[in-house]
Amino acid sequence: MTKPTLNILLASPRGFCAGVDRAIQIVEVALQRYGAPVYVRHEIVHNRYVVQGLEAKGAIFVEELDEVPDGRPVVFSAHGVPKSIPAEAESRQLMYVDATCPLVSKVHREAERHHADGRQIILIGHAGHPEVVGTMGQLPAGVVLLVESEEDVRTVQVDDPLNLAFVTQTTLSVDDTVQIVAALKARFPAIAGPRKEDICYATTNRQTAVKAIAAKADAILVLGAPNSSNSMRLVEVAAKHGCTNSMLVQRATQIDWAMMDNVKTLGITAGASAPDILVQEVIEACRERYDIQIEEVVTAVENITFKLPRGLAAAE
Ligand code: 0CM
Ligand code: SF4
Repeated sequence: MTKPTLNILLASPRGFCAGVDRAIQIVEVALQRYGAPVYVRHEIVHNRYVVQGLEAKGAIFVEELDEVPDGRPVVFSAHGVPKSIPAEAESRQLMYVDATCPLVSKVHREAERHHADGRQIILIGHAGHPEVVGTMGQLPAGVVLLVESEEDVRTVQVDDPLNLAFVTQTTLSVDDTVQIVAALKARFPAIAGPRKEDICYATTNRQTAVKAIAAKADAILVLGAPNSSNSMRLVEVAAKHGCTNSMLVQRATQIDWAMMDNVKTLGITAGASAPDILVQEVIEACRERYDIQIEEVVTAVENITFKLPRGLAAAE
C-alpha cells in the first residue's frame, strides 16, 4: 500500500542553544571530576529526556539545597538562582558550580547596576518561573516589581516614576514584550532599560524561524516541555502567525495521529532545551506513516558558544 505524502518544514534555528549546551556539559564534567552522585538543583534545563540521561550517569535532581547531603557537589540550573542560594551553599561549605546561562547572569548584573544607581526595577516575566525567582532574588525583597502583562503595567505602584528601570526574562514572546515595554515607556517616560529587551538570541531566532513556516504549515509540532517558557512561546507564536493547529509534544509517542488526517504540510521546531534526537524521533515516526519530503527553512545561522565556568574548563 502506498503511503500518503507529507511535506515537512523544519524550522532553523531550533533546539539547543549555547546556554543549554553549556549547562549540560557542566553536569557531565562535574560527574567526571567529582564522581557520582552530583546533585543538581532544579532540572538543569526543562527537558525530561535530558534530565533522565544525566540521572543515568549519576546526577540527582532536587528542588532545594536542603536535599543535598553535606560533602557532595551541587550544580545550579541554567535558569539562575537567587543570591541566597550560593550564600546557603557557602554557609554549608558545599562545593557548587553555577550553570546559570551567561545571558541570564547578564540580566542579574543589569538589575544590580540599576539598584546601585538608586533605581527601582520592574521585571517583565512570568510569575513563579525559576528565572524570575532568580532575577528577583538578586536584590533585597521588594526592590524588584514583577509585571506579566500590559494590564499589570497600568496598575503597578512605583515609588518614584523618575527613578525606574526595567529588565526582562530571557525567554519571553518578542512581540508581546514589545507591547509591554511600550506600555511601560508610555506610563513612565523616564524609565531606563536595555535598548529593546533582554530576550536572548536563541529565543528571538527560534520565534523568527517558526514564524517563517507558520503560514505554510497545516500543523506545527514544537518539541519541548510544558514548563519550558521558550518552548511554550513557540507554540503561541506559531498560532498567532497563521498555524492555529500548533502543539507542544515532549516525545513522538505523544503525537495525535488522528489530528494529522488532513495535514499535508507539517512544521517542526524545538525549544532551546529539546535535544535534536527528539526531532529525529518525530521525523522517523512520520516516515513510518508517510512518504515524507523535508525542507529546512533557515532564517538565521547560529555560531555562539559559551565557555565553561572557571574551575571546570578542561585544562584546570
Ligand atoms: O526558561 P525556559 O523555561 O525556557 O528554560 P528551558 O530550560 O526550557 O530553556 C533553556 C533555558 C534557560 C535559561
Ligand atoms: Fe541562555 Fe537563552 Fe538558552 Fe536560556 S534560552 S539558556 S537565556 S541562550
